[in-house]
Amino acid sequence: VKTEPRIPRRLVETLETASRVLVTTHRSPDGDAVGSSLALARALERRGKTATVWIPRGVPRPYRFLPGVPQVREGDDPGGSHDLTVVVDTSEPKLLEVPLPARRERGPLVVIDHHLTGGRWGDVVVCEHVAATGELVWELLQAMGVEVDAELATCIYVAVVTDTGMFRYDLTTSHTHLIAARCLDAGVRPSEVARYVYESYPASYLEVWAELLSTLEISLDGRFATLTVPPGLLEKHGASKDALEEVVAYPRGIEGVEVAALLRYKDDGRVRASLRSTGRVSAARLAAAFGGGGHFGAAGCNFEAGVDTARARELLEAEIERSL
Ligand SMILES: [Mn+2]
Repeated sequence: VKTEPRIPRRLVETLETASRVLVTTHRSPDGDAVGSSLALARALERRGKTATVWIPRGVPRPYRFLPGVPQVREGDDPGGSHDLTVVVDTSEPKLLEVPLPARRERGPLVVIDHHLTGGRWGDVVVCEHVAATGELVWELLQAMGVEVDAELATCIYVAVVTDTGMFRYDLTTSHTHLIAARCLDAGVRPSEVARYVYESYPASYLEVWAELLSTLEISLDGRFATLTVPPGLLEKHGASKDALEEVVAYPRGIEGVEVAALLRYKDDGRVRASLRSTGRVSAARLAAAFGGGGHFGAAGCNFEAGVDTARARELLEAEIERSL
């Protein structure tokens, strides 16, 4: 299927009339969130605007090589006043790390997103069911007539590569590949991106993974597999939360498994489940049953205070059984 997302004229007009734009995204930003934010800000600057990318807790390690990262604004205050704010890759306000400034400081709100779940928010909303927000930003660059150089292309390429799981997930279309191809034409070096994003982790990650993989539990006749992060695991090995990214791919890859989950305690003591689906059960619907959201294949949710990882596992099992 070749899906070419449409960019409404109103979005282009809204961006063209702004002069100081704030660009931000969801907490625990992934490659799509960071890549899309940086690409958009860069494009706006090319159009003569001032654009500030605001990522309150900073850019996670795998994406720090991207152009524009040193200029990213960190902290709870985006600083200055803006006449437009764009939030990318974020289906609802509660997914932001820090609430947006008051409207008089941030101007109208544009939301560019590709998630199925969550309410539509913002004054101008573009929400298309494509593989990555980066695809929408790519289309937007075309609509704005911005020439894509190697730096812009690298941001878009990282967004697309990471959100498609290296072109493996269902929403990967020929159009996704076409965008990637154009990025290569513009000078992206795939091996370099892969090395930064996927192949430059500290040794402590392997120590974390070794312990984590030994927590594997399989149930529901082999259809549900979980990994559980023991409290203090990251501290013990001096690893950051980034070490847990995508480890859930291992239980997900077990033959016969339809749903995989990584269970961990958040800083506030509540349990978070990162969910991956390979079959009939939608990870997004499963997450939504517990107040979370995401995509069919990948989603997440937080359980209520007092629910421990064992109980979270049982609740997920019951919900999966209901939908099978
Ligand atoms: Mn995304």
